[in-house]
Amino acid sequence: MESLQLDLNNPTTLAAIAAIAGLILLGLLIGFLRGRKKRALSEEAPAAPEALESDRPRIRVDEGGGPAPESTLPLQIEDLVPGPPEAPAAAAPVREGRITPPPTPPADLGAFRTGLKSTRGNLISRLAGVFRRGRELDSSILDDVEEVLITADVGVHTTERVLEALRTQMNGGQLSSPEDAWEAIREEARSILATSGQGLALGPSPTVILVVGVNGVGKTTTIGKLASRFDRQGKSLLLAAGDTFRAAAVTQLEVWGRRVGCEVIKGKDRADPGSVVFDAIQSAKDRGIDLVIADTAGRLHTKVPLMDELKKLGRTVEKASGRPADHVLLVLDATTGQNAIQQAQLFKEALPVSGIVLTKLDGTAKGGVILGIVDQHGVPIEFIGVGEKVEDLKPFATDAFLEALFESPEALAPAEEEAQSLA
Ligand SMILES: Nc1nc2c(ncn2[C@@H]2O[C@H](COP(=O)(O)OP(=O)(O)OP(=O)(O)O)[C@@H](O)[C@H]2O)c(=O)[nH]1
Ligand SMILES: [Mg+2]
Repeated sequence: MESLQLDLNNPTTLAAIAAIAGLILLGLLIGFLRGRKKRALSEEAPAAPEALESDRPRIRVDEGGGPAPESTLPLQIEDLVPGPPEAPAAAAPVREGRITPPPTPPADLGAFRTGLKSTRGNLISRLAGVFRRGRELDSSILDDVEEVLITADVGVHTTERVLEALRTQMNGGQLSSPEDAWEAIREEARSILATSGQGLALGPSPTVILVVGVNGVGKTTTIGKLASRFDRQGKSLLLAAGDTFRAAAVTQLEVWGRRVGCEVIKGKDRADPGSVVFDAIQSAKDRGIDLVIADTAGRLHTKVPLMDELKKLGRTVEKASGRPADHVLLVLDATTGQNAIQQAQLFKEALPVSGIVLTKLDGTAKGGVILGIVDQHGVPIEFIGVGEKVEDLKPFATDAFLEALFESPEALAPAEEEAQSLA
């Protein structure tokens, strides 16, 4: 076989070698350019599923990171609409559904709060001040509690009861912080008021309610408010104008009667109140009326003849309806403080007082007297008056009352400042 000899001196051979080298270089160049284009294309193309998965969190709204700051990936609509398990739009209603609705506040809590505003400042904020001084729970704290309760018209008897409860629990090691002591006082108040606010049960028709109390406490106004309340409940009622001492008293009751739309039974001037109440009960019996509410003249609890007259009135009711009055409501004016406790004592001696209406709580810081009245006389509070308007008579509710009166010590800060600025 003949060997191939390259004659490098031959120009034809050189030209051929140059041509081949050129072709090779051209091929390399084309290959290089194709590779670059391919790499460039692969960078612009959508990521592979795995890569997309790893990138996804950077653009998820629910990851809290906002959009991926450095990503050059074009955002796809699917990336902004995350899958069902994590989708915020889908999650919101589920979360809402899981929220336990807050307990419905007692209907009259706002009215209780407003009515007890001054009392809170006088009693509860000062108590909170005692517990806030950051000292140990010792007997000196009991002295301060005593001072606050006495000066806030809670009364000596009830103050002693509260202190005794505190002392017993302190000695028994049950109180380890001011919060514990605060709770203990609140619980003692709860146990004092436990039987209050039962409401006025209606007996066989006609139910008879006698309303008694000293002058100007709010008897006639309370009767008007009560009448309106019963009327709204669909009860038929008669009002008996048992205050025959003053012509204006009858007129006042008639105004309420017209406002509520119920009849007022009245006698002649200076007529025997017993005869008016007797007539009213008789009339109610004849006409099948549900309820008779009897007004009485304001009387000083210390005037024996007037209190005797009240006893007689009680006997008249019994004669007319065959049983004692279903309810004897004693109206007490909260602004009279301790005096209200004495009034209750003497009225109880004249009649079986079944419930108390404590009026004018709105205008006094002496609301603490409520504890003294109930504790000392064992008579429940049935209604409180927190203003002059018809809707300002509120059925007493122990929970709402305590909630409105006792706030946590922290929550009382503004009220305490207010009390100090008033002092
Ligand atoms: N602020 C406030 N005023 C009240 C409340 N209850 C009654 N009053 C007002 O107290 C005043 C006396 O009310 P009356 O209903 O006339 O009292 P009363 O016990 O019948 O008076 P006498 O018949 O004279 O014994 C009136 O101006 C009432 O508007 C209350 O809860 N708050
Ligand atoms: Mg009156």
